[in-house]
Amino acid sequence: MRTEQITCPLCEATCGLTVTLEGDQVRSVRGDDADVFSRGYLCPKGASIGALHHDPDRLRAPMVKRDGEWHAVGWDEAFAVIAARLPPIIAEHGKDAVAVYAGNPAVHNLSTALYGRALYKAIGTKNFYSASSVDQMPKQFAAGYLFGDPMSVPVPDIDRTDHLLLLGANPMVSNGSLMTAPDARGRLRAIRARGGKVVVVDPKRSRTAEQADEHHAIRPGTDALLLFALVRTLFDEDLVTLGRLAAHVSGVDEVRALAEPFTPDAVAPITGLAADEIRRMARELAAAPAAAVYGRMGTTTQAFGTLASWLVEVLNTLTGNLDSPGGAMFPLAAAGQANVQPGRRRGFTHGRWRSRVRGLPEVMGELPVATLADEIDTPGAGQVRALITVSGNPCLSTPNAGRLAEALPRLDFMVSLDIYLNETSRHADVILPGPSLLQRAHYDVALYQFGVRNVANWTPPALTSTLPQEWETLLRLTGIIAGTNDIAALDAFVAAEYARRVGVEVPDGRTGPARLIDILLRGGPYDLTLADLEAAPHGIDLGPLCPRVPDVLATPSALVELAPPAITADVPRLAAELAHPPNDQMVLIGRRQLGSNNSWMHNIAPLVRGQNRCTAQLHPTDATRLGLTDGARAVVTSRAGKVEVPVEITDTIRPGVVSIPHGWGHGQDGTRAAVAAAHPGVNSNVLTDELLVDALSGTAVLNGIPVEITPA
Ligand SMILES: Nc1nc2c(c(=O)[nH]1)N[C@H]1C(S)=C(S)[C@@H](COP(=O)(O)OP(=O)(O)OC[C@H]3O[C@@H](n4cnc5c(=O)[nH]c(N)nc54)[C@H](O)[C@@H]3O)O[C@H]1N2
Ligand SMILES: Nc1nc2c(c(=O)[nH]1)N[C@H]1C(S)=C(S)[C@@H](COP(=O)(O)OP(=O)(O)OC[C@H]3O[C@@H](n4cnc5c(=O)[nH]c(N)nc54)[C@H](O)[C@@H]3O)O[C@H]1N2
Ligand code: SF4
Ligand SMILES: [Mo]
Repeated sequence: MRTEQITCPLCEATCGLTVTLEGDQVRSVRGDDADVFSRGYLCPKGASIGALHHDPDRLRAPMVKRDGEWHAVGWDEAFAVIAARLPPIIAEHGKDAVAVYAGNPAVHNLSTALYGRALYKAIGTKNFYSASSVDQMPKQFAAGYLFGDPMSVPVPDIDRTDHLLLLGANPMVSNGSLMTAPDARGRLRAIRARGGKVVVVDPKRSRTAEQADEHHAIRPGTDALLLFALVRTLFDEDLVTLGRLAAHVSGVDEVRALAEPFTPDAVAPITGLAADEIRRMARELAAAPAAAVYGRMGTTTQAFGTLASWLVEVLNTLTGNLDSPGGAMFPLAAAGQANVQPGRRRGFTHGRWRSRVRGLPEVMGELPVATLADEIDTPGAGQVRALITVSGNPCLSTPNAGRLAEALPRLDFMVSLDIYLNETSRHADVILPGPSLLQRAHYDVALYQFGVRNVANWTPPALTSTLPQEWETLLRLTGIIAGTNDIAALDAFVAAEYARRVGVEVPDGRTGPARLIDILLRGGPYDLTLADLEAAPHGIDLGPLCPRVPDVLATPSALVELAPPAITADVPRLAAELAHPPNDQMVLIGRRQLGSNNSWMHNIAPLVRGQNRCTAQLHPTDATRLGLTDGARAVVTSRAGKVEVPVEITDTIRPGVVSIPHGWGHGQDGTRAAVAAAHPGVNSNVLTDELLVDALSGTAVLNGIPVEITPA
């Protein structure tokens, strides 16, 4: 028996885990009490890492489809198929004929996080898509214009705040997002234990709301109105204080003028919150010694996602809480942080190109996945004919998934880098699996950029793998495009690029992601090397967040640009909402579940037991009106599609709202996941509508979808 310390790569919380192994068998997984960040915390998913590693359905060899039949093949054969079919498509139809979709686990995986770019650049397609456009893009869009860099997303300083206003986030279940905070539950409880206040705005009395001091059941999609009314109250009652940032902020008067129509009285009937309550919320926010406003999925994946994300930071700024301890602060990661060179003034732009069919704007080098099916379906120059998915399951996770599933078989060629034969990869011609998460090194290069403390922790592989590492696979694919099979040379080239960007020499003696992390650490702000991290298996704590303004600012003016025209241009669309009194149309929202990880951990038996069920939650008054009883089956219909799902009646949900979790809908023909097939659930993204997007960022609206509900 031996133990290994790992950082869990399954969600954003970066918990340290102790894995006990006997030979190549996982005997137990426990929270690592000595981890400098997570101090022993783990969730049910982390505890299931052994089951995931040993899952017999997890792919152990490349798969090639011939005449509709899957064959496990050797690596050379799989790459030969790709080499024969992909380059001719590019030669005949151009680079944009190949689309890429990178899914969520690509961010949590050192190989894909560091080497994906090499492949995507080699292809050079404008049709790059990722889970960002069904997730956090509005926050990055707002940060880009406010602070000059889309990676400069402030995180709530949860460990020191006195007042936390959370909108559309459920960290008790999600474990936090764009707020890397292991044991978010404990950290939230600590706010109240030290006399602080937690206020939750959510159409559902979520677990987080249940543990908060206050819950406001807002009508879905109306957060931007509420936030503007809070801003307006701050101005009306003379509560604006920029504090230390006074000399570093522009646009305050513009914001004051823009807030004019959004009085608490005007937004009250639409948001469902009383005007007096809104005023009180603003006063308490302003009065708290240190307060943070934080918005997540419920505020980003809605029709006014970017405006809501912008207003969150406007509130943090106007209350003097931006860049201030206990407020909303900018982390300073040890490796790979984009915003560490003072004096950058390039600013941020979007819309450098537009999608061919719907003219949706590019943001951060990608197009909204809500339009991927359009690009496959619509003939003409630039039509997408091939797709590479990298750790993504868009057939379950993107809007109007039913349409996408019909579009994928029309592709000439599709490759999936994936560890399962699932709802998406079943459409591929070739599947390239990676080693299990215990068989690869890890360092959370992406999520430490959003940490509530600055921490660095390196995980060497706990077990060896017979499969190539995914960075090698990505470089082999890069080589197929670039016409070389010298993987070592490509790796050296990538290393030289990283070293050049951070201004250090390439160190000797390592290859792959270890070398890249060593480079990024050496070029980072803490004078660390990988050897330092290797000597600290429980991580290195680099301390609480420190103020970073003005150095962090990269806007052309070197100020926090509080009223950027690229964002304020959308305010009239929001103001128009004031004239639309709500009707009684039911709307769909989503919810996350403790045992789920988006779509892909439902094949782990311990995680699909008990409460982790795919149901449509309805308020008792709606159920009665619609003639539905608890456990009865309902048909839920939207413009995009229809599902039949069991009803769960609960007064935790706001009347007029139905909640169905995403990531279900398993057991489809040609998939290989026995446990998931036995607990299929329904795909809620058959209902979400690809035509509904946040106007500025193109991010999909996943919350607030109009639906009809009838008994089955
Ligand atoms: N209605 C609705 N839809 C949503 C959401 C919502 O709240 N509501 N949430 C959205 C959000 S926030 C996100 S991030 C997306 C997620 O959407 P995606 O990123 O598209 O999908 P996932 O479900 O995370 O699927 C991940 C895929 O990666 C594979 N995988 C797992 N580990 C590895 C690995 O190590 N290597 C490789 N190569 N593959 C691996 C899995 O088998 C699976 O196929 O869903 C979005 N969709
Ligand atoms: N257990 C578990 N953990 C996860 C994941 C998972 O699938 N399972 N996924 C991970 C990923 S990829 C992400 S991005 C994060 C997301 O992390 P969070 O954003 O914290 O998680 P969600 O559960 O999506 O929380 C969204 C909340 O918004 C509410 N909501 C819906 N519509 C509205 C609205 O219009 N306004 C407001 N104010 N609220 C609204 C919902 O009721 C819900 O409670 O979680 C991560 N962690
Ligand atoms: S909270 Fe996230 S990081 Fe921590 S054990 Fe669970 S899945 Fe892993
Ligand atoms: Mo996500």
